[in-house]
Amino acid sequence: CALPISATTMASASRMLRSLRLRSSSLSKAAAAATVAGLGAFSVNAVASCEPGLDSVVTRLEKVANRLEAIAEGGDYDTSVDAALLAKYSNSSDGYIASCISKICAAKVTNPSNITASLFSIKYFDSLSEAAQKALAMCINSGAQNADSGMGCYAMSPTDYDTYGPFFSRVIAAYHKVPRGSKHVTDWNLSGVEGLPEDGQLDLTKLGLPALSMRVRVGRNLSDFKLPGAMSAADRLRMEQKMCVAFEKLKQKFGGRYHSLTPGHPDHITNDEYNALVKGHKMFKDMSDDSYLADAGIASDWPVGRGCYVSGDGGFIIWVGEEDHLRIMCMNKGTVLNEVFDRLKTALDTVESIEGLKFAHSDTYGYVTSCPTNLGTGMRASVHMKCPNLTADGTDAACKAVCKPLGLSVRGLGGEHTPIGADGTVDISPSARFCISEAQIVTALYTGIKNLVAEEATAKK
Ligand code: ADP
Ligand code: CIR
Repeated sequence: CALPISATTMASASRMLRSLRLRSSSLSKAAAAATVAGLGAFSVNAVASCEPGLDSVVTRLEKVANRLEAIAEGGDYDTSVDAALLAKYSNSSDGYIASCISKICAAKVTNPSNITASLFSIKYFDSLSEAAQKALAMCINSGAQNADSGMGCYAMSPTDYDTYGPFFSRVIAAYHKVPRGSKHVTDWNLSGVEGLPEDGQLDLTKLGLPALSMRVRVGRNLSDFKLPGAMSAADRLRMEQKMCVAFEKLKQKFGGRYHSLTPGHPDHITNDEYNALVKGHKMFKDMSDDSYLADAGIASDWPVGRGCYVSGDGGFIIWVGEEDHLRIMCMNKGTVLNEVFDRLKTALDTVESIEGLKFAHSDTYGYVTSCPTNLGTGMRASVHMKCPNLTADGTDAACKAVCKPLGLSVRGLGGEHTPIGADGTVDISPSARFCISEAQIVTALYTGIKNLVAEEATAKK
């Protein structure tokens, strides 16, 4: 039977096959052969069965590819530690490999909540080429050297998530609590999102709140550079230079300036200016103080290639060279969350339209970020909100306990790993980033705040 094959269908079919080939390349030869053979057999059957639309055939092909991959990997992916393999790698002449592999295996016992340690397979590692072993070791070194990590790994290249799919797909599924192979879909459209008020306005005054500091950020990486953990100082400088060309265009539209930490850069700022920007929540903290980022290589060469663009009104900011190449955000003190959300979408569209800027994106994982926790949307939507009752003991412990089941994260006033405000102000944001739409995240923030307001009132009694 002759079915019309649309260009879109052909494109998604070839994308899917490409991704499968990539994923197969990191399986053992036998497993890869079984997967591809199974897929071939399925393709013949699927086409022969003449489904009404080829789009649905492609969708089914993807599902079957995932299933076959799981079956093919089944025998191969073993997270137990083989003593002979552990001895082999612990005694490696490559000190980086020896330290990384012995520590990640040890953390399986001492820190089972370290997702990377618990899902690392020394047998899978052993099946890789020497070059691939080094690359995967770089991805997991942060979790190996910092056994108390929650996630414990960072991608070094946008393709790592596919290349080391047997490891990363498990880590991603475990952290984001989604089935392996789940696909992320980007969607900024608020209409129809569950929890959205009828008028579409996420208005905090309706929840009895005053104007709050609101911020929405996304992590983005440029597809033509390695991810920050694998960049050299020269790469970091080249990337900053590329962004400075883009900032010239943004300045024409939004005013403002770029602030560089690179010694000798024409836009270099003093230490005092840098500290003022950090205090004003516009610039990121000294990364070399963060051992998770340092052991991932992400903080290397600090402060070379680091800086931030701030628009004329201070409300639109782009960080350069933090955990992701770019963190793009809008921030404002106000009462309607749509304001920062909509502004960010418009600003992002402008950034993306600048010639030569292409963000790393995966058909499966959405926007590709260094840390698997940020995959998909790369979005964190937050408010600074006073919770004096839930923080009456001077800590965020009770607030965190209440927020966790509400799907909310609690951070300090200066961001992650900083203390809460003296008046009980905390940073509240939905925890989910992957397999959730952008519109759902900002709506989840609104619903979460509403629930937290009720919890805060109850805590008073
Ligand atoms: P992220 O991972 O989103 O970049 P961090 O926790 O590292 O966030 O915080 C980065 C900076 O952004 C910190 O200075 C933090 O105080 C600031 N910030 C986060 N949310 C808000 C907000 N709603 N209002 C003002 N500043 C904020
Ligand atoms: C960990 O694994 O605990 C650290 N590497 C941080 C993980 C959270 N992700 C992040 O801050 N982007």
